[in-house]
Amino acid sequence: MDRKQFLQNSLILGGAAILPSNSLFAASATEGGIDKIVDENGNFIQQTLPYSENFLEPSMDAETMHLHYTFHHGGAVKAANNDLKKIRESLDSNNLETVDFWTKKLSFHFSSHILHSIFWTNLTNKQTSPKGELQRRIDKNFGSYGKLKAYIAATSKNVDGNGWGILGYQPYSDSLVVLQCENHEKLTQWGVIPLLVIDVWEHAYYLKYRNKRADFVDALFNIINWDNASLRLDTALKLVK
Ligand code: MN3
Repeated sequence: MDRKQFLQNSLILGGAAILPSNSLFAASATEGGIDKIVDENGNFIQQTLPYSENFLEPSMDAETMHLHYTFHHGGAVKAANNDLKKIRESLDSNNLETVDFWTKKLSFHFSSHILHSIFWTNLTNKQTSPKGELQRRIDKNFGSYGKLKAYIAATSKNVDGNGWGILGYQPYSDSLVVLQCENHEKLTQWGVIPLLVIDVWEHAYYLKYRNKRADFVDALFNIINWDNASLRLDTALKLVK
């Protein structure tokens, strides 16, 4: 598959393909699809949350959810569109004086948009665990679900400053990998397709958990939607075949 095909398929990673139609929250999320984050003109769009703001209580409180979705994720979408506009203007006017600045900003804001869009669908209001192909690959690559859980928890809790813990599928090695991402775009491995993302920016937990990031990460394991991570793996495997 060439790069253009990959990108086109990535855009099709939208709700209908990625979310189980029978899940509790799928009804709203599949309208347009939470992963459909770019419109036909290449501009960034934010989908509605796949559940109400109090759906993840008490692990994630409604006020945090409201601020996080509206101002942090929403702000990144607006900023990414502005970055893109500035790059297009630079190219149109043949003035590349500031284009490197906007390119760097776009990497930050678009990555934020991607990770937040995945994050909302990665959560649900009940405890789940990995099954099927995802479980098989977790056992193969990490030893067991318990070992992966400990690994991704330690990785997330210990991010320097703001960032994310990420479980992803790495097509180049055909394996699952854990990443410790700083900000939204640093310390990646090229090619990795995120399956499960854990937001450990302070805005994700500070209202309820104050300075206790570790407690927040532990609480998240009660609301991770492993069925969604599983579907993302199935889709990733089809994409790279
Ligand atoms: Mn966030």
